[in-house]
Amino acid sequence: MHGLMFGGFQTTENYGNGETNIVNEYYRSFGNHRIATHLRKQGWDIEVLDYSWAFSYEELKDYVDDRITKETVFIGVSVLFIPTQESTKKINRILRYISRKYPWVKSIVGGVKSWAITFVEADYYIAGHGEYAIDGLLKSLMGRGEPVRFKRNEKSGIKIIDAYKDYPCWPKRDASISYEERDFITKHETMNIELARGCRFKCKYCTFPLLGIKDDTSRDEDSVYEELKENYEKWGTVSYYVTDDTVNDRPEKMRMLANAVRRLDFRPHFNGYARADLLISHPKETWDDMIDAGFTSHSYGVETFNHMAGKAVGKGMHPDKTKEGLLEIQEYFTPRAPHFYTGSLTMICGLPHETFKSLDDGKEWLNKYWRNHTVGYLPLYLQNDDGDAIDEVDGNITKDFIKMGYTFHEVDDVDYLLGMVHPLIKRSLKTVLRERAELSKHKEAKFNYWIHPSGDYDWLDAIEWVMEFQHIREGIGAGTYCFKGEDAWKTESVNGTLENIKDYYKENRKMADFEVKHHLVMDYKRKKIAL
Ligand code: B12
Ligand code: SF4
Repeated sequence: MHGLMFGGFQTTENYGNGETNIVNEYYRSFGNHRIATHLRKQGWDIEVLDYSWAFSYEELKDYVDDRITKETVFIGVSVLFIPTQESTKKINRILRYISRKYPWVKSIVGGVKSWAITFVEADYYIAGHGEYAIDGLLKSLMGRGEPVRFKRNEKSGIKIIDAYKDYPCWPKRDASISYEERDFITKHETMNIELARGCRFKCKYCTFPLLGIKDDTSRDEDSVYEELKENYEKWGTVSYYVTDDTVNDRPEKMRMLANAVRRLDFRPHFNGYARADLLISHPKETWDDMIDAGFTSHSYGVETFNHMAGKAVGKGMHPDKTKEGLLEIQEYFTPRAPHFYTGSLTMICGLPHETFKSLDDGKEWLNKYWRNHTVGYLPLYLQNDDGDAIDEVDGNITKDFIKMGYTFHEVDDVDYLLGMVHPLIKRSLKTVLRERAELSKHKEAKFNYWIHPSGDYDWLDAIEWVMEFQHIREGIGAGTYCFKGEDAWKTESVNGTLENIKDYYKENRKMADFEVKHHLVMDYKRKKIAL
């Protein structure tokens, strides 16, 4: 075994309903699988371990003792989201064990954001699409290449490989993932698939790392076709989550996907982010391509129904046109979708020019016309600049919002402010703050206590508005998600037949079947240990 890759260590906090719920990640670590696929093509023997949260420290120890040999070069860890204190401790503990017992094995942590990956204590960090960066690093570790290019994080002093700048890996025409028998993929899993990298737009609030990419980075039709075919033939996979920042950014990409699917002898189903304004402006041929492809579960980032707010952040279509367009899409897609159509909406509470009046107007429309699909409001999130050039997109957003008139509460006032919100919100926010402060490398990172330019409300008010929105929506039996413990599950992380997924996604009253998911993970663990 040349490399072992761990993923799914994370348990995630979800603190919106007051409680700090710890949510285990029931999805696989697709970043690891992508890197593993890439390295295997060069002859490396790489094993991936998903759902690491489900393994106790002792079980992980036994697992690495069983797998690591003198041939093992590295341990990889994929960190997708900011890990909780509990998961950070567990990763660090096992990495320390490995470095003590197997000093020749280097640890490499990878993921999208340097801020998140550096919570972990490792030998090397790779932020960004990591295929070429890991090639460079492994060559240099084996003494066969030029020294690897690092950057030093100003705050933490940690050296990070900035894959975005120093080892750019887009376009990636063959970004397929190939699984192995030892991954124990089961028939009803929803798998991730990448059709392109980056986004051609640059919305003001967006923290995705590769924005304003003007070139078409879409994958090759053949590569997509082969991946879909292989997964169906080997594992029976039909359901996918497309990880692109904007899946429908180009009509040609929708045509490419439709053409790949037309060559298959089964009908897959895709779910992913779609820009509603683009969809509304695209011709019906593109709608038909999306339907033929089976890309009929959409997550629309509409963000606001206040025209001024939309224009200020890069979503300028007139709200009346958006509303009409959404209804037309629903009407067109629902009867034509090969499996089913769903249109989740995500909205932001707290954009410039947004008032409680405009928020309430939007709420009224959604509760009247968009009841069969889930709607998630999230309070605007502004991340402080951590002095880290790799994640500069986050810091730049905050700077832009400051230019638009946002100010921040003094950190010293935070305790006082928390005294005025619901005690449950207070408790959970305090937990988040404490955890972040305790993770020494991020001591100085403050947290999001913005005040709206109107001076009428702040972040805590936005949280309360969102909570009320959810209560109302639940009260009328309409779909809602986000900001609430287990409700945050979405189709992409649900394992189930398409019929189950449809029920869950459309009504959201049927919770994801935890029994099924839990059983799947436990079964996976048993098989991995027995290997
Ligand atoms: C899929 C996805 C989800 C899914 C996750 C479930 C699933 N099915 O996988 C869902 C929809 C649930 C989700 C939810 C959220 N998400 Co999300 N999501 C993504 C998304 C779109 C794609 C991730 C992915 O699978 N990519 C495909 C795989 C193949 O790529 P990858 O993991 O990035 O791996 C590459 C590199 O990172 C690197 N790499 C990864 N691992 C490793 C390991 C090693 C050893 C090496 C060398 C390299 C390496 O190389 C890989 C190949 O190039 C990213 C944005 C993006 N475009 O990256 C955001 C992203 C991960 N999400 C983000 C956020 C903020 C959220 C939410 C908090 C949003 C919200 N406010 O609710 C929630 C939190 C969910 C939770 N934990 O409760 C942020 C995370 C920021 C951070 N880390 O600090 C991201 C980065 C978007 C952003 N703003 O930039 N998300
Ligand atoms: S919000 Fe969506 S469309 Fe806008 S820049 Fe981000 S990914 Fe692109």
